[in-house]
Amino acid sequence: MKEQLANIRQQAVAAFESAEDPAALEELRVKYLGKKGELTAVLKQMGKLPAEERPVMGQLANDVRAALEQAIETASEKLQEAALAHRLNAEALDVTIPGKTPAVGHRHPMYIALDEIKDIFVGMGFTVLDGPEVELAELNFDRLNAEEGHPSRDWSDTFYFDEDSRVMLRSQTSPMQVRAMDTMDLPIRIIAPGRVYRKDEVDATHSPMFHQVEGMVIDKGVTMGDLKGTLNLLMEQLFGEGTVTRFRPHHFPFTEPSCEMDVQCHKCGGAGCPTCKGEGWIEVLGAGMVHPNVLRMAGIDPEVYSGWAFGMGLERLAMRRFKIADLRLIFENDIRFLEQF
Ligand code: 2NM
Repeated sequence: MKEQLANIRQQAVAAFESAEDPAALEELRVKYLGKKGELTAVLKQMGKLPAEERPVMGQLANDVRAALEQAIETASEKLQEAALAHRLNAEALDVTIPGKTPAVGHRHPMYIALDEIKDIFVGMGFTVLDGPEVELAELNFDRLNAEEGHPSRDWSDTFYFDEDSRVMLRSQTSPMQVRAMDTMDLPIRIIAPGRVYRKDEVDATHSPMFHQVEGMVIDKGVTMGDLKGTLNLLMEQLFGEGTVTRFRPHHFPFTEPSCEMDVQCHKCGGAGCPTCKGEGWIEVLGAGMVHPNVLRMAGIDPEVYSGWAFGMGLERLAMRRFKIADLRLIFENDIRFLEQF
């Protein structure tokens, strides 16, 4: 029996030490220490021993049990340590691997152009205004001297919300000029960029939504000379020193006199080419001296104050600034297009 116990001890300890995972170790525990295990089997034979041998053998059996339990404990700790080491190795994080750059968008060329325009005007002391796109026809038309029956007020040109044509999507940002005259102290120097809406079919040069920048100055003694000087400076800063411009007479209901401003074609220097459609000049904006009626309706005395204003299409300006051929590219927002600017 002594020999049996010694054998079990030797075999079991060797087996525990070579167990490869916790499940195998548990199997071995049952095999040696379980109710039907080998050590238990030996202990059951204890009764057959002569009485004087029992205490010695009992003590020996207990020692073996303790040794096996200790060996299991040690083996289990070794397995856990190995498992942890394996996991740490498998889940190791290499902080030196370069990260993946997240795909971010790109600034839209039109807003790059708008930022340049804002900078130029802010540098001259103008304030940038933002306003509602859903407007009252009163501010979009009446207060701008475009009376009932004016062609731009037609249902075929303007997006109205109601049967009596009182609420609409603004067709220009000029209602912001009216709001400025109503709320700001004189003198006023403002620009109002933003979206405007007109019932136009989409093609290479038209869209039912586009962007405008309008601007206005009202002060004592303001003249057409201020208008020309300021707008010439704007074009020179946008298109480079030596940019040649011209002003042609025109008509707008809200200005008198009114004009359109052209910039000499940068491609052909005025000789005429496909870019300027053979004209030598490219139209960039409309402008004029604020109509006395517009000033009067805002409670400003046209005998004391005068002003000038302008409006330009931002898409067209950006197309010219960045040599973009089709307006639809501006609205598609294809990242491959945007990243070229
Ligand atoms: C344009 C052309 C000319 C304009 C006029 C005004 C206001 F409010 F002062 F009367 N705002 N914007 C104006 C003048 C707009 O767009 C082509």
